[in-house]
Amino acid sequence: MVALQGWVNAKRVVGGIVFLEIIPENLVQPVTAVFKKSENRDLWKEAKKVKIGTAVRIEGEYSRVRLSKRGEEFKPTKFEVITPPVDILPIDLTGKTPVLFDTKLKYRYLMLRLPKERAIFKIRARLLKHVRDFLEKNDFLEVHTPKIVGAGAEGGATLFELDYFGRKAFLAQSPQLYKQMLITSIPRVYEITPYFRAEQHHTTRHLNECWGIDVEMGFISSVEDILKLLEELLSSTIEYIRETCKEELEILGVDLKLPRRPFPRLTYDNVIQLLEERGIKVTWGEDLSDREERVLGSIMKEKGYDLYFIVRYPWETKPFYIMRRDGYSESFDLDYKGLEISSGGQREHRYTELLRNIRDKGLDPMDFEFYLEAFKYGMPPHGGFGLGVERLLMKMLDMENIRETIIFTRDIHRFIP
Ligand code: AMO
Repeated sequence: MVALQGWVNAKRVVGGIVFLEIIPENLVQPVTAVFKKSENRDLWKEAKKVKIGTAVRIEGEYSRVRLSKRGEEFKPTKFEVITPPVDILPIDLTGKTPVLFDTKLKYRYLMLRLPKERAIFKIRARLLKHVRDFLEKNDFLEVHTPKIVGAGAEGGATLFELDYFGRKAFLAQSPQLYKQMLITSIPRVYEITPYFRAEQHHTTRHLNECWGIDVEMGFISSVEDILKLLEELLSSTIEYIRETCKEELEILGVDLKLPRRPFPRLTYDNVIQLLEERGIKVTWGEDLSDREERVLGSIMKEKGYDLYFIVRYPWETKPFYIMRRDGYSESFDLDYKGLEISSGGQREHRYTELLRNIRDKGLDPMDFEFYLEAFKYGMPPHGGFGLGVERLLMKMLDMENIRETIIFTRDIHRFIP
């Protein structure tokens, strides 16, 4: 005897038989419970009047018959209504009527009864578990830094301001300043954290609250140490998902490929040249536009690469904390199929140079006093990266819209539910 708890997703009454499609609480695929009038009239009667959406508990046995698309057949011996719905479900979870994207985001918590939606978030959870395991194995310590902060690290334009007991504060755009400060005592740290970005635009790649895997490592010899770490992290994550989420990938119809290694290290100047060969003119010193990133993605795809680094950006395109070298910077972006999923670099760890960088970016060193002070007491050379969880998932799972990869979306139009 097996007990099955879950929700009634569809009901079909055919003569003396009731077929209930049940979404079990802990399985990805649905199960069809078959109630025969000829076998148990009371159970059949109960099943016949049950409403779609009801939470139920069924005892019985699997009959080892696989019904196409409807999952395994289940022969019930006991049927119990746990919670009937108060209202009709606002969306059709049988897939017969298409659900509008907006509606899907609003009712994500109901959509998650479906195998496809569950598969995405199971992969998301597995991915984060693996990232933690990988970093722990490499001696990184998980830390938690404040999300209410007095200074932004990633530029003023995307700061959410708030009133902190009469003083101006912000929601953290990233743990950048704090993870760097910690390097003076713990040379390997990481944080899996929300980023709050007041991005004004409405695109398929931006969220206003997204999640980042933030890593920082001290005593490095050059930015190459960081590139190696990130390449290893991504390759092993993709391998892990391929191995442990076979069923979920199949449900999503995704053929997740192991990345070709080593990931190319294209310099910014290389990229400009590659784009020029395709007739796209990039002004030197400007960041790449979305279109330019996408064209580069198809150029690299032709060469057999899904993942590639862009290194040595001009310093003007990068934040103050990145180390500069001859007008360029020791920074990088990592692009996956034409989209930036991570950026990072070697930081400026020398106090005087850092102060100069802050001034050269037109910022006030007084706003960063708490951060600068941490560089006075033996700060080793260091570097790290921020890896966007949703962007990584979006590209791994070949999704068109970043909103598919986060349960409750925060974008320019949405902060409820
Ligand atoms: P950056 O601002 O490039 O760098 O952010 C790092 C990564 O976070 C993701 N990301 C976003 N994803 C969705 N919507 C957004 N609005 C959004 N903003 C950022 C992207 C991006 O590559 N402190 C540096 C990292 C570092 O140097 O360690 C930083 O925050 O995938």
